[in-house]
Amino acid sequence: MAMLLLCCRALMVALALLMLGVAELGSASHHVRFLAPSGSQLSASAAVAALPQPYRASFHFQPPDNWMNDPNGPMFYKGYYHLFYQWNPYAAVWGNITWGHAVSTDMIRWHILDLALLPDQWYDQYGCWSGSATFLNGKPVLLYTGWSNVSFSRDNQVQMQAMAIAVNYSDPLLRQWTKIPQNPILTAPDGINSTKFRDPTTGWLGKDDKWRMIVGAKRKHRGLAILYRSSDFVQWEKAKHPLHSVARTGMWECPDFYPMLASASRNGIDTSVTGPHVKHVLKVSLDDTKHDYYAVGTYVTGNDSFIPTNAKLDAGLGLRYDYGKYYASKTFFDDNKGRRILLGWVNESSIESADIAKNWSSMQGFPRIVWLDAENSERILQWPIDEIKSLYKQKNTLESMRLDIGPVVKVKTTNGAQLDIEVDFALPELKQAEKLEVNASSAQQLCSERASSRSGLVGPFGLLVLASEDQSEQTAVFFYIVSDGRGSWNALVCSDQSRSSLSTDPDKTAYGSFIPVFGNETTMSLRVLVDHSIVETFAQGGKVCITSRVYPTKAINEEAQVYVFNNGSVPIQLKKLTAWEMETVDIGPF
Ligand code: DQQ
Repeated sequence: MAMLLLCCRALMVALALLMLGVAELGSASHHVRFLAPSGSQLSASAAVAALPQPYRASFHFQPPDNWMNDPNGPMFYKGYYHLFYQWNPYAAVWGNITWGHAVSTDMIRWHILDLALLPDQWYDQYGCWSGSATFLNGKPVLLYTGWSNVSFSRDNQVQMQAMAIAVNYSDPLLRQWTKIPQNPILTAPDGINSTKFRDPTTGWLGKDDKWRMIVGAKRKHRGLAILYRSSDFVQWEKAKHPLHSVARTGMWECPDFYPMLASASRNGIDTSVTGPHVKHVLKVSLDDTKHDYYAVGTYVTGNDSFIPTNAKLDAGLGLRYDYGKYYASKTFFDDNKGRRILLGWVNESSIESADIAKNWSSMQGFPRIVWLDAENSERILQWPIDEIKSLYKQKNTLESMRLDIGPVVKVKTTNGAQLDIEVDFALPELKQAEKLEVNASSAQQLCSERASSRSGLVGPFGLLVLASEDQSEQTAVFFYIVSDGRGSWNALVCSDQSRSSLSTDPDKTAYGSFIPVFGNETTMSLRVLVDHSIVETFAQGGKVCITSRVYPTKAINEEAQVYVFNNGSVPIQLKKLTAWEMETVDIGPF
């Protein structure tokens, strides 16, 4: 019977490869070492269930237990969104990396399936690292990085690119994946250290009918997006030049490359679309700093190169998706709703022993739609997907009121630990703002110097979330408006964790960035998703995003409060605040 099943499976794989247009079946992969998961991922570990868990999210994606990092191969297929993720089946720390798999019809209510990929081949025996999904003739295939110590050449540990296909494409859940016999399909090219060669992107199809994809790498301290071309998606040829590279940015992990409508419409487009109506975004995850940087520019199809619109804002040098904790992100074109979705890994800020004690680590950021900013085409905007509204329960509001320096105003909530808050403030006369230079490198420092508790001129004003009644614990999300003294203004945007917990263990950096404020602007707005230990901020309609991880000891669950404050001598008019209480999503087996 077992033999029969194996035969059937092999036949299905062969058929699937042929249907995908993948040429020539090679001989079966050599099986070297099987690293079995410790058990099914379907049941949350008893240890987790038994612990008090004040930091687990209610509406952000998390597996039931253990360690998770990068989102991999997100896509929409036959009615389901699929999310794969780097997952350690054994522990709450990184290691033994597999591809966990979850499906959902709304990118919120996720159901966990069996592992999609696990280290069971000689070329991935130490881990199935990050990768992407690409549709070939309407059927998704996965590219990923295998990590092994089987050396072809000079290095001890090698990263190789591999491919997997679904065993049964009529299954909308794509429950079973198999690695193709031609694996590994790529090893590091000459001049690239084979431990610095990983994370293949979603492929895109050129007008010459050849697929392209990039792999992250580095040469000396230059970050590289090595470009490959292929006619059949299996045999890849390295292009003479990388798609792009930037000196002194270090290893580029998890690159992402995609088009956006230059018209700044919110609609997304398929990854293969090119033309004059399109701008391209190149995102790179900098291994050295663990930040995701992006640049908007032009994809020159003639020679397969990327030219940033503004060289000062090149990939790795200029803009970040998020100025807090957000890494190894990945977008996909959601043809279900015609939009481009961004997912990113939000790591813990706690110490490792705390992660081991709670038996899990990390969550994914709430899915965001991304599009080009109509005001500034060098920048993208990000916003939580609309599906979030399906979680809204009670609505709490504050109507128009003047905020004078000092006293905080409480927002009535029943559970301040799981909220979607939107607040608009009227901009006062900008002439009164403090004269202060702010730039990308000074913003974070200024956020701790101009902290919510210190008095200023125009601000600091904003919200205290996950705050205890006595405010000894609070995460402050606020603006501080400054003038450059030459007739221009900037809003410093901060997510200050310095007082987020009475525990001294977690990292409590005051994160920050800035947004130029124009003379004709009348409103400063914040949208803040509060979810127990994650605070995701979208400032001024998504121009700047900051994600914080915080661990209050008193301000947990129903004890968590929300306040509005102004510590500037200039009164601030609150226009309106809405705080939606959020349902808890039960992430369980399918
Ligand atoms: N995580 C993966 C790598 C990637 C890194 C390993 C980024 O493929 O470069 O878990 O967080």
